Amino acid sequence: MLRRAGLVSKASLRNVPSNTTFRRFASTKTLKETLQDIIPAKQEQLKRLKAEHGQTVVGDVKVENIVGGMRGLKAMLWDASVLDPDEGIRFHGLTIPDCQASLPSAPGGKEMTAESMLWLLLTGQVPSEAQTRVLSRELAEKGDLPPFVRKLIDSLPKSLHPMTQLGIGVAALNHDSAFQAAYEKGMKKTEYWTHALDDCIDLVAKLPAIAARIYRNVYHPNNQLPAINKDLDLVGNYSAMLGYGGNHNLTEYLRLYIAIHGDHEGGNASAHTAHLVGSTLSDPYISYAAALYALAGPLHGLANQEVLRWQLAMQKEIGDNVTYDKIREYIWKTLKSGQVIPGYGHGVLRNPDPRFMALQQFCDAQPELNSSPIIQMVKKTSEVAPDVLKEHGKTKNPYPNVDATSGCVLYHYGLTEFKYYTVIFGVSRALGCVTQLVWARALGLPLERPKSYSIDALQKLAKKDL
Ligand code: CMX
Repeated sequence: MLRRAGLVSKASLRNVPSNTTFRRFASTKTLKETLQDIIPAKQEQLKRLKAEHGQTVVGDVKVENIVGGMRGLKAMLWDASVLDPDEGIRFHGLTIPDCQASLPSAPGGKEMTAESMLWLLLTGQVPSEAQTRVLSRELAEKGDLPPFVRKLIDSLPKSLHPMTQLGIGVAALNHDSAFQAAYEKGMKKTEYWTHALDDCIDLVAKLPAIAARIYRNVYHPNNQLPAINKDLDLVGNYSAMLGYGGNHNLTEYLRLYIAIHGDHEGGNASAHTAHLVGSTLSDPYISYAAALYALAGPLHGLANQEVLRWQLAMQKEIGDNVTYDKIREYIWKTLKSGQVIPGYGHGVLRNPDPRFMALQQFCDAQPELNSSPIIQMVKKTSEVAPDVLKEHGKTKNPYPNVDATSGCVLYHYGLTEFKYYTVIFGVSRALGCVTQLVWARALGLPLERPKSYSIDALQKLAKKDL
């Protein structure tokens, strides 16, 4: 059922760009037609910005930014979402609760679909239910893998990390890249975005089939993969291919998780990698394959598997009598052994992650999750850990991030193979990355090429300032 856009809070609407339209329920335009309408105005806006404000100073670059992983450096153009350190993520001005209230869900479900989030990210508009269904069907029709990609994935050793396999499968899709083929034929710059869009839609469509095939091959080799159902949404099909189609609550959880994890502005390692590689005019498939390998690091996407490993070890050590004191003790033990507390802290956020809160609310609403020992432990941990981390005094953000709970819900529902969890994140993060790849080509953004300095050069520069 489509929840009315009127539920969107007034506070959030104030921050929505003026070209954003929420009541598009009667529109029958396709995604490409909608983008065709929007792009000229955005191109003009960027042209004016460059001409009129090209010399405006946005901020200082300090040595600490350069040697500190570029934290806080305002240096990237990314339109689809903005991350406020205190408030968290907004997608074209909409908070997660706004999106939950306004984006169309799948038939029989309540959670927003991945395709409605993709539409919002790409266009800045809330799609109608009909538009979402048309996009779902397009994705389902494009979802099957070419035979050589199936064979390639099936040939990989089961012991190869699922994320490595995902990157290989995605990169191989560039065999049929519309962007690359058109580039070879000498397409005009004004045509870049349409071919990039074709590849991006095709990539999003095929990700579930690649991801599910890896899951089947590595963990359940005797299972048959069902055919893609043209009447289901992207995540409905993904869940069915994973073997969980009959579990409505898990499918709904996956819809929510994949939608809200889709974009987290541009500076995070996976999004930034897709943007950087795409700026060389690599096609969307290989640009996103590169992003997947950034996602595969334990400080980024792999954190959700690390959280589960850590919470299970905690559960094993504490036993059945879980108290706040015992959790506190276990957190200190982890910190004293020199390890980080997975699922806590963030490069930008300075408050609890609203994505964590949305997943937690989902758990609170499901009796079976509410009473699950692992979910109860995650909740209790989130009540204790911030104070311990504050006392520890290192992390700038002692609060839970999205990964603090995401994997544990999957575990509860029986999807216990935690090395696989980052693959689900990889299916999700494509939504934001492909959005930026399309817009970067539509806006004619140039090759990304920052200037680097050596330690000696920075020291010389600093002395000159004295
Ligand atoms: N537990 C213990 N120490 C932590 C910590 C945590 N959860 N988070 C940060 N710290 C430490 C850092 O290791 C750093 O220590 P050193 O000075 O000894 O190097 C210090 O606190 C300052 O770090 P920070 O500025 O607060 O955090 P960063 O921006 O450098 O790093 C992040 C951010 C996410 C990598 C870090 O908080 C972390 O390692 N968290 C645990 C892993 C995790 O949950 N990652 C998922 C993030 C979400 C995502 O990208 O998907």
